[in-house]
Amino acid sequence: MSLSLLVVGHANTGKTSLIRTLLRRHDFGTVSPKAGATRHIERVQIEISAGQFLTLTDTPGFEDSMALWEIRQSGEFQSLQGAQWLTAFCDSPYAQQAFEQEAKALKQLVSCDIVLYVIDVRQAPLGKYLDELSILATASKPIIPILNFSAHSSPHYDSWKQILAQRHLHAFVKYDSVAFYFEDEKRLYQSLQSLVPDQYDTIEKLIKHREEAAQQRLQLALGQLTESLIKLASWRLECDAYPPKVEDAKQFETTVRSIESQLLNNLLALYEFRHEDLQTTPMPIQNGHWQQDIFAKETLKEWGIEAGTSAMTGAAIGASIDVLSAGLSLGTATTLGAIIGAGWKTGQHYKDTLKSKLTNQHFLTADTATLTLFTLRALTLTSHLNQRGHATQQAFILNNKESEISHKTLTKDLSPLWKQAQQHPAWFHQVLPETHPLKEAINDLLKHHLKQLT
Ligand SMILES: Nc1nc2c(ncn2[C@@H]2O[C@H](COP(=O)(O)OP(=O)(O)OP(=O)(O)O)[C@@H](O)[C@H]2O)c(=O)[nH]1
Ligand SMILES: [Mg+2]
Repeated sequence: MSLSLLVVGHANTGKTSLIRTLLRRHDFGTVSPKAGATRHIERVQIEISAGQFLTLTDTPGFEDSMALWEIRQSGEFQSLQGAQWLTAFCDSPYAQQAFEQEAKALKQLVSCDIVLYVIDVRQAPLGKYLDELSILATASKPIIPILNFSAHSSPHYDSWKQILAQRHLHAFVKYDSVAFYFEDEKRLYQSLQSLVPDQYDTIEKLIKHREEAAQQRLQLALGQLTESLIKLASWRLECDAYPPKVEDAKQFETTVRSIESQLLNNLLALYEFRHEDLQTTPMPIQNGHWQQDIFAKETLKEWGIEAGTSAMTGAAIGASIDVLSAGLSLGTATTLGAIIGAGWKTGQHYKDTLKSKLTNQHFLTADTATLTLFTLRALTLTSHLNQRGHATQQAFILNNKESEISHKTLTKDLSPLWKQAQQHPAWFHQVLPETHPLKEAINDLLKHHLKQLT
């Protein structure tokens, strides 16, 4: 089957944006805050399964709809109905001159199966929009009104509802191409199901497929975050002085930053967004925009995390001794020496820490504040990407404004797991199996905390 949807509406109501969001593609057509961005018909398909497609056709927006409706009612077209009038109009001089853009959309009305009429719900239902609905009705095709820009409540919502009901258009869909909700998209597909019942199963397949893809994407995102967290927590840099020398501190920070930027890039790629969709660089201020850096003290403060002096207070030696005292009572240096010397098996991973105690070697590891901040930032981005429409034109600035997660609870829940990872420096170079208990535990906790954001 191929079900053909024609996307029409007044100029600048978000027609191209709607298609971009449905496609999960930011490169379809031209989207602009200025009216008249789409000048030509553009068609694209969503594959449902082999040989089954949903065709979406983008059109230039209507501009002078009132004048167009007057012409429709004028002598030469008045007596013509449906395809007859549409064809006659598109063959008339009007279609070459004043109504060139409108004619492109009207021509497509003849061949499409369903019309998606995109409305900017922030606007009152003025006469020009009502005339558009009247023009569209002449084609006798099923119409689904899309109340776009619905992320914020509109004072005109009820009047639109009433106007549409008067025209027997009860099954409208609330949508927002920027703040994307899968449930809205599902309602759009369900409206299609009710209009073309013989395609019910095919559209159901599409909904299922989309739902599964969204779930899978979220699981992959959490999986990537878990792996990055284990990598970060298990990372240790050996140095021979504490506080560390400048070059050691630099190397440490560079590694942490590169783990973070790799993760953020992976998340962007997973959700099919571009680098430009996120603003975050190590520079505090760039191009006049506030940029956050994982190591900036202000960043920690902004996210509500308290750290001793800076994010990098965590010399591993402190954390490691914590673990040691929980596991065995520290005896004299002789005892320590004996443990190392004997190659104490179950304590293998403490060996480095013990050695550092004796030889004045230190290990820098990411401290709790850094690990918490890293987790909060990645969860915030994941939550945002989950609901970011592909038509969004503004970059997302990673900051604390929308975070609903309590960093204290997050730290409390996750720090015992980070401590485990901290004792396994080899995990920095490994990918643990999916069934590894630590990986599963971190993943479950991240899923739980992410729910508070959505
Ligand atoms: N906040 C928000 N912005 C939107 C939404 N839909 C579109 N926009 C913005 O509105 C502007 C117009 O979007 P377009 O998709 O170009 O609109 P259009 O109807 O295709 O415009 P023409 O082709 O000129 O008729 C762009 O700046 C979009 O980013 C929405 O649902 N919410
Ligand atoms: Mg457009």
